[in-house]
Amino acid sequence: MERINRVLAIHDISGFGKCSLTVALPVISACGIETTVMPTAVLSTHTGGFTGYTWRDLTSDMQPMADHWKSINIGFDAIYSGYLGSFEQIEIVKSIVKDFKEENSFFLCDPAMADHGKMYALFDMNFAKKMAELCSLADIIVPNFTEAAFMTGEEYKEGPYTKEYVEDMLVKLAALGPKKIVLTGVYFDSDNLGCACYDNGNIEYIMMPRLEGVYHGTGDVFASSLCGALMCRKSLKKATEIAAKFTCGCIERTLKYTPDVRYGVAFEGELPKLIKELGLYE
Ligand code: PXL
Repeated sequence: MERINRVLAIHDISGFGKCSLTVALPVISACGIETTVMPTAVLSTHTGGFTGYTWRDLTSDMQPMADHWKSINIGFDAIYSGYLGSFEQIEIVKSIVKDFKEENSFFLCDPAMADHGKMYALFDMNFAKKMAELCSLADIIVPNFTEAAFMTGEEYKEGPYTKEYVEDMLVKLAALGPKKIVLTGVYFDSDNLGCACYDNGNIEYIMMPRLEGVYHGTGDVFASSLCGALMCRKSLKKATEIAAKFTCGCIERTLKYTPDVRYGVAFEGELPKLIKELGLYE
């Protein structure tokens, strides 16, 4: 009997603030894809701009969860990792990828750890080196410019960028191992912002009009919708277009509702448009 395509999403649960699993689960499910979750930690909020958050570490549950799934023959068509809390968690994800990735499945790694030239709270540059090791096992990676610079050892630069700088960065990222890369935060002028898509040496740009507001969790909204679209068998370029459009729609909607950038984006009301873009249930 056929089953619905299934993704294993490995991220933390930040109770409030709409990022990681509270984004990945609804977004990928809306794409018609079954989502298994491996929570790596439970926090009261994400760490971006809040203080006093709780942190319940779940590292010691990760391998036993994977072992249990193995014992009952659960398989995955994709593995999607995001925010990870420690070197040990990265090592566990590496071993899960080795154990569970099958011939026709993919591993999408979002090295969520830095933005705007700075590592997130709790991380240092050694963590970026370790994350680069995980990215080397991935089929697809989705770094922003800061993560890309920190993983390749390049100097982080603010844009506007030149094509030469962007494409040089893509080549350095590809040298880590992944055949497909979606580099976010690319801009050549002040009006447009988008992504560079690297697919086995072929480079394309997906640019959108730049929107005001730097909201938390947009990286997770983008990577989760990209994962969902790829699972719906869209090409990397098409999936990137769908994810970029969805993310911009979420930001536009948020500008009307949420004054606090830490509260995440109002992705909920945009899900019907995402479903339509994917051509689901027609
Ligand atoms: O969206 C990335 C993210 C996920 N999870 C936690 C975070 C962050 C970014 O700061 O703090 C806990």
